[in-house]
Amino acid sequence: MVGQPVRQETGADGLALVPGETIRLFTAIDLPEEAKRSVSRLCRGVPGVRWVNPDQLHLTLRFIGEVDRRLFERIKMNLADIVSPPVTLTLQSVGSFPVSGPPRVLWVGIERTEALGSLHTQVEQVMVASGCDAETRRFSPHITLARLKDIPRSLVVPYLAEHASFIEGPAEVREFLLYSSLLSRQGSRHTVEASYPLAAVEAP
Ligand code: 2AM
Repeated sequence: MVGQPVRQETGADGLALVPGETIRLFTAIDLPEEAKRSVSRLCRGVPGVRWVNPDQLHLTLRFIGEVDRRLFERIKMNLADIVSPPVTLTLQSVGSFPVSGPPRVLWVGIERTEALGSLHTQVEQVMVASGCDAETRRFSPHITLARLKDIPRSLVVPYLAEHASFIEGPAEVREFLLYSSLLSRQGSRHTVEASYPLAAVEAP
């Protein structure tokens, strides 16, 4: 009926999602402060690109996309079942996606460790068990530095050469996060919806 107020469903977390409304989610690891400072110094030197706001530098574990309230609550709850030791991050070199043609993303590479691989696998299992479609793309751990549009590769080559030997870390990370992302003309606003500890399993 026109004009009838829409009842907001409000969860224990106070989030109001109207039935039928969706929320855009992803899971990520935030960079430790020192790494963030160091990486943010890489965010310059190529004209015309959109650098990531230093506060938003993160390692995406799994992009989830738009989900409804019910799936959001299930994902949020099920992620708490993950048992993983802390993850040690070593950041290494810079690169661009895709490998040929005009680059769309500049990134910093992350050393692939057993703990990171296992955490990613568990997150993926939780997503599928929660009702999400399985991810078909291979996990390639990276931190996006910039997004590019209509920038020729020749403008990026000197930047990649200059920072090829970049290294930062190792640094230990003791949590991973469930983020929501609100897209707007000004860019995306990220909000931490839940955090999950990464802790060594205590012997019985
Ligand atoms: P990336 O920058 O590490 O590639 C939050 O939006 C994060 O989710 C982004 O930083 C991006 O990770 C990833 N992401 C956003 N949109 C995506 C999409 N359509 N497919 C896959 N990953 C996406």
